[in-house]
Amino acid sequence: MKDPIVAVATPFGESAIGVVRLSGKGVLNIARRFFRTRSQIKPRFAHFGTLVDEKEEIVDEGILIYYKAPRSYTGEDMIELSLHGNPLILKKALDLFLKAGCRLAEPGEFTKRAFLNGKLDLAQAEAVAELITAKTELARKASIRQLKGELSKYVNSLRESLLELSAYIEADIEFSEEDIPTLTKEQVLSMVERILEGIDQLLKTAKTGKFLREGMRLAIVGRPNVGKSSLFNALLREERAIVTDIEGTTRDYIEGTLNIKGIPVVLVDTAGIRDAKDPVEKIGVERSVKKIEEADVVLFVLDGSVGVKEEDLKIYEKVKDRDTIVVINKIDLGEAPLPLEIFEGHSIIKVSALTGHGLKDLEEEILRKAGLVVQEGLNVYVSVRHEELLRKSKEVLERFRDKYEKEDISPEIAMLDIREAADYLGEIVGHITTEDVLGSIFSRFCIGK
Ligand SMILES: Nc1nc2c(ncn2[C@@H]2O[C@H](COP(=O)(O)OP(=O)(O)OP(=O)(O)O)[C@@H](O)[C@H]2O)c(=O)[nH]1
Ligand SMILES: [Mg+2]
Repeated sequence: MKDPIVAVATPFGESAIGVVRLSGKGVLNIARRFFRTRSQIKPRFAHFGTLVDEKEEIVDEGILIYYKAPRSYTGEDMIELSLHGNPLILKKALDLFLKAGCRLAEPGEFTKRAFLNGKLDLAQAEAVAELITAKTELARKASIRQLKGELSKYVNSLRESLLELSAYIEADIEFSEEDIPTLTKEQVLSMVERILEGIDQLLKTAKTGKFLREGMRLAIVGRPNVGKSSLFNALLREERAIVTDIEGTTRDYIEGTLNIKGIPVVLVDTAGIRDAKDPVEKIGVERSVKKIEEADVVLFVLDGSVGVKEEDLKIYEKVKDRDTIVVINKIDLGEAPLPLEIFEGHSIIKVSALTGHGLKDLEEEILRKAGLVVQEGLNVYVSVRHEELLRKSKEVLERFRDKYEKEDISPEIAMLDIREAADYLGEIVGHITTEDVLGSIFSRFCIGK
């Protein structure tokens, strides 16, 4: 068991209850110094009592629960003290425990200890942070499934198949003289194919996984007055951005968040792009261009009632290589002839921000861009970290397969390739980790988790 750590586990501010958490060596004795209760403290019992300071003056009353190692979240001895949720009380409790020998926990340190003590694997530990920050029901469901080990189970089964394969090849090398069962070339190749398919299935979820975790950034761009702010308000179902018939109404960009069928979307309304003379508007236009670069998807808005103008085409040049949806707005005013072939390769959606016509189609197109895939029996979405490791594993495995097919590989090298591919999968669940990887994962947690 490691040195005792302490943190407030509930958010700062006034609340009915505030929780102080301790974990590590000797936390029961540390807690006992300042917590007075009538009965003896037993593991997994709620003990009502009073928290006192060094002078035995009462600080607050509350409930203490003791979790004895290894049956605790971290796998170490733990104390959870529920007090009244006043920041002054919680600060006082924290100070007392710090003086009694605890150290302030680092962000994510409780969960990191849970991982190091084998309570959770790495993918599950990551899911803890994601469950807390999930912005939509779909994101929450995906993280609870990951926390329950669904992703780990799948990755582990692929990794085990690889290890099995490497064991066969190893046996081939070591006992090549003896009569032991080995795999035929066809069997090896079909096993590799199956594993590659499994990796691909996971990779297919990466795009949605990224959007679920980070939200999808959508920038609304176009020339002045085409109805960008109107569209922004219509999608948010809220009168957020100022709408007027004056060109150049929007100066600063405005952000709003919405939830499209479980995908958290950050919508950005920008200033109409034109050769602005006004210095303030000029800055706004520069920012709009920057927002195009930051966006996952661009909504390029045109005024369908007036057709495509020179200015529109200039803006199109900036967005045409991006993931862009061409939005023809104001169709309630009738449609001018539109040379839509210019926008070939991009989806085109006709809407009226005023009447709401076509907004459903637009939302569906946005979802399509999010690549939302729900696969039978596999409801997990891999993260960017997982995706990278899956790609590396796939690369090594494909290289192996190509060489193996041509019988251009020694069994020794084959074994190394397969082990390397297995190791990348192992990093997803944390069979193999470095301090750097752990640091970057757990530093993203809040303190007290
Ligand atoms: N009839 C009709 N009018 C619209 C529609 N969308 C926007 N408008 C009108 O078009 C004008 C400009 O709308 P805005 O939403 O301010 O346009 P914008 O693109 O944000 O303009 P800037 O901020 O100046 O770049 C306003 O008078 C809106 O009421 C629509 O679908 N139909
Ligand atoms: Mg505007």
